[in-house]
Amino acid sequence: KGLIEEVHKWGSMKQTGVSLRYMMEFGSRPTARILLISAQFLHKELPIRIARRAIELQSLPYGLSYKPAVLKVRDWYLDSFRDFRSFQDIKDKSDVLEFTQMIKMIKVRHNNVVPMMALGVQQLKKDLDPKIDYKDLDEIHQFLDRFYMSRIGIRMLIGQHVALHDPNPLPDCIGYIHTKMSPVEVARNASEDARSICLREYGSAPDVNIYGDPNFTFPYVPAHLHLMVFELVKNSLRAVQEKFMDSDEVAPPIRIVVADGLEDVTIKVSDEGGGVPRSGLPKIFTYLYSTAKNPLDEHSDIDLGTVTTMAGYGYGLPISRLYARYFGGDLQIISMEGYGTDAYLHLSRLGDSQEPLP
Ligand code: W6P
Repeated sequence: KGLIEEVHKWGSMKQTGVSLRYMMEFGSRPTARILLISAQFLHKELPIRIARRAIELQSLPYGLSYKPAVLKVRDWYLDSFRDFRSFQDIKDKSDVLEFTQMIKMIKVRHNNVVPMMALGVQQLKKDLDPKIDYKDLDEIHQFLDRFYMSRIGIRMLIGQHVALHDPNPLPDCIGYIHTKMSPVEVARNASEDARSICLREYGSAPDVNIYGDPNFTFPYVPAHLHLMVFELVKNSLRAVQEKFMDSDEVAPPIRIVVADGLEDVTIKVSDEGGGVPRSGLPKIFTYLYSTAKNPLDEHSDIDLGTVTTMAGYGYGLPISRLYARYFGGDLQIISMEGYGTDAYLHLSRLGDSQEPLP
């Protein structure tokens, strides 16, 4: 049967979401039997999710589907779909190990999907600019939200399965999940990483003060929280730095408050960087207004893989919001023009919200 026919068949099958709690309970004792069930689940589930994305990539508005960068991403998805479909039924330990090696390889194949799609969007904007109102590109924005959300889920499931094979897991870790993650500690690390970049780029960096109980913990994925806080603190540092660098006043510190509620853990990042006008707020969550340089661009000297600049490639906030939503949280930005900005990062504490499955 033809590949495209097969993709459509699998793309119409029902996706199965899991919750943080389920991943945690499932992975708490990774016996050979558990690893077999995990591999069998992914062998069925991942081609469904990948097929849906491959189909959607073929029918994007304004000819985005035909941009070389987007065609390349589509081919990565088709190659991976083919890899899953040509893998034999998983019956024993050796099948599981072979399958695990394969999905590890597939995860690497898709490493640069985000900057590659950003390049496609950049190529599209060159054609359209300035004829089309960016509001009309909302369809593309919505597609990218679905596409990146799905990617977060696929990479979480692969990463989780691969990590369950680690013979020496860290204490209190189940795959990517830390069952006793201290948000204050993660916020401290992410803030220091963001400050280092600010220091390198500007020669100085405002202080970051963190308020909250360092001993408070809850189950979450430290890598996800690090990424989100890093992005928020970078934005705040940039705003404060740009406002105060030629001033005699000392830059006001960025303040992070970690609140542990019953339903949510909320992390507020506040800056006095002058704020954003209300009319400019919707823009900060869009993929299409970004004017940042792309690391994959022809004559870019930005190095992929290393965290290099304060600007990134402009997708940091919308993608951080997707990471928050992936486990049932959210990200809100509230600004006072002429003063500063507050970002509220809500994380669901219960961990029983199912993955959003676009
Ligand atoms: C700003 C703009 C912004 C976006 C996101 C988080 C913090 C801030 N601060 O000035």
